[in-house]
Amino acid sequence: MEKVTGLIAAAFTPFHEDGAINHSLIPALVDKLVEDGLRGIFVCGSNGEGPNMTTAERMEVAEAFVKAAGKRLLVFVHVGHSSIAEARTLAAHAQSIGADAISAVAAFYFKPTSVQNLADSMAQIAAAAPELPFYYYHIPHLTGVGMDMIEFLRIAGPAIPNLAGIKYTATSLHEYQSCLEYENGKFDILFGLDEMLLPAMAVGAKGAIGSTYTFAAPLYLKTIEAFKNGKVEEARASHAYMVEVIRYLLRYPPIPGQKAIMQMLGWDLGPCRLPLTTLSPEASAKFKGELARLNF
Ligand code: NAY
Repeated sequence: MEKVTGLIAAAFTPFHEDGAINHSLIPALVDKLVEDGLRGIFVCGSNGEGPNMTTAERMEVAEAFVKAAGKRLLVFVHVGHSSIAEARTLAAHAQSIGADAISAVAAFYFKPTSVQNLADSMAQIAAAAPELPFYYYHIPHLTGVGMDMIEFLRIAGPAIPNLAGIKYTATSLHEYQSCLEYENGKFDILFGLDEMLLPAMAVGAKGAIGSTYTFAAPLYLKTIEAFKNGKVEEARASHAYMVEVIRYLLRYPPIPGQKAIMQMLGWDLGPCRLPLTTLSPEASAKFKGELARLNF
């Protein structure tokens, strides 16, 4: 696969009120993302609550998204798990259903103790889907694993034949830039913090994965277009708007908060699973008022 450019939506998993997966919404959700101009979807990740689901459910959800996408969007399947054996099962399954790429976070209970140890773990997962590009999912604030990513590329690059790059979800833009430039830009380093998309583009980001692209992609695409055309002030202004929306979002638990936004937009994606909670009707109403004041 060539380097990925454009926006990839970190898709939410729709649940019924009783917590079962709501498959019925997936095709329409995917159609909306195609219409909004996304390049791909990232399923069963953080926002898709992958770590809250069983392996069988994750396979079902991945399959439903791949089928709904019908090759109109790239489908990245997140296969990270605390058990390497489960991650390998998910990886092999993603390859068998025709996904376009896989990605995995570091184990987050017994954590890797060195970059070598992290690379060894990722090598085992990547080897279960040798035909798919593999992206290490670097998200230290959720996994608690914050290793040096240049060191990771140095060790994992030669050891993992299908290593495509990193899904880089951290604020260290200088390290992000170094990863982009490592070995003349050999690896695809996708950026994962939506509120820092414009600064990330300034240091070279071409592709990004994020949750808010699910409901605000057209706004970000305006920012990207302006930036590409050298209209930096215009890009800054449209980006500032999403920074403000996200600033309000982060006053709430972010995944429930974004499911509430989706609900406001007519998409009832249901509750989150424990230990995540769902916004109370009062909190949702307050958030709705705040977004209305921003004309969102
Ligand atoms: C995923 O796996 O769902 C993601 O890609 C996560 C990306 C998001 N980061 C986190 C920590 O959830 O999109 C971002 C994030 O929601 C956004 O930048 C708002 O902070």
